[in-house]
Amino acid sequence: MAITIESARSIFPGTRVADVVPNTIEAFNQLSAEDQLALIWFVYTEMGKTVTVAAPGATSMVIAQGILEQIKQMPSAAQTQVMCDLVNRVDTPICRSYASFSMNLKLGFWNQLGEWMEQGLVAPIPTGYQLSGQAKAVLQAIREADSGQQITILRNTVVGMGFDPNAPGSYKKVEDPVLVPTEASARTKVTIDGVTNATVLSYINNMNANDFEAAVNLFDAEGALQPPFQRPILGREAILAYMREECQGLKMLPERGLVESVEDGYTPIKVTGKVESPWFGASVGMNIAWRFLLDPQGKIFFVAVDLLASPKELLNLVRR
Ligand code: ECH
Repeated sequence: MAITIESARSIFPGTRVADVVPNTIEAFNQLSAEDQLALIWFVYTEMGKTVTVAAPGATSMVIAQGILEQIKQMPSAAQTQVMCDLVNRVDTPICRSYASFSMNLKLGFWNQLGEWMEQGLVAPIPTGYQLSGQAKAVLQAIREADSGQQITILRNTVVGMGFDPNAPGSYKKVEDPVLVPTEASARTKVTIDGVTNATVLSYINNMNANDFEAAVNLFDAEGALQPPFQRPILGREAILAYMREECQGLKMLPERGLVESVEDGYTPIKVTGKVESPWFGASVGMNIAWRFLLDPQGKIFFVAVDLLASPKELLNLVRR
């Protein structure tokens, strides 16, 4: 049978992913705007007690600065309205601008608003705010998730806000500045227990050096990258654009892996380990699996990145 991206998606089918993430997002989206804002506020402040947040310097916060200042000058009721509009995806100039922000800019925007809410410069969540019954259940589910799953839920809620006039993601994006890749002498080299495959090692090392062009050149021209809970991104150009937006400053810490025997010239390789985001550094290690399928030339035909259901999954390297 010919190997396609669709068939490649089911390699290592025994991999258990964190279903709590899509399930919680779905339940979250059913809540009222007030409940959504209050819930994120509770999660974020509770997490803040155990993890440190550092807004990465590379984000072009200047682009959001004008809107942030505008919000700061508003009367308190109008500030709350802007935040509800963002959650409700209402068609307003601020919601349109927000939708054009890169992911890091959206996170930086809310991080700034959060600081101002804490300082009393922007309308806070009313003290004693009572969450609805459904919102309490969602909050409980998030509390029970591990910290890597919690930040993924938080990020996904923020990414979907604002008003995108066409299909989601179609709005002309404000691009993040492209970071200069780490110079050769300063690059780290990973080792992976059970995997010496040069393509896989080179992929991780290039990603850790923010050298996305080199990482993308390891893909087959028709290759695909499938991020957690998403459809595959097809082709080098689209993958490069995605990496520039989502991968700057990520730290990938693969631990172990398994190289399966070749089938029709294609080699399945599974690697598990951790990923740290620049926002939370070493205080949140996300448990991750990479499921690679290399083509007969050793190029990446497909790689899925999965957020794992539990730390136990880090040891699950069986094929079925
Ligand atoms: C406040 C209340 C009002 C409403 C809101 C508020 C603010 C919320 C804020 C939230 C901030 C959240 C943040 C989340 C960051 C999450 C980062 C994650 C990163 C995951 C990366 C992974 C990478 C995997 C990959 C690998 C590859 O090999 C290929 C590419 C890729 C409180 C004011 C809203 C401020 C900062 C989850 C897993 C390994 C697939 C990318």
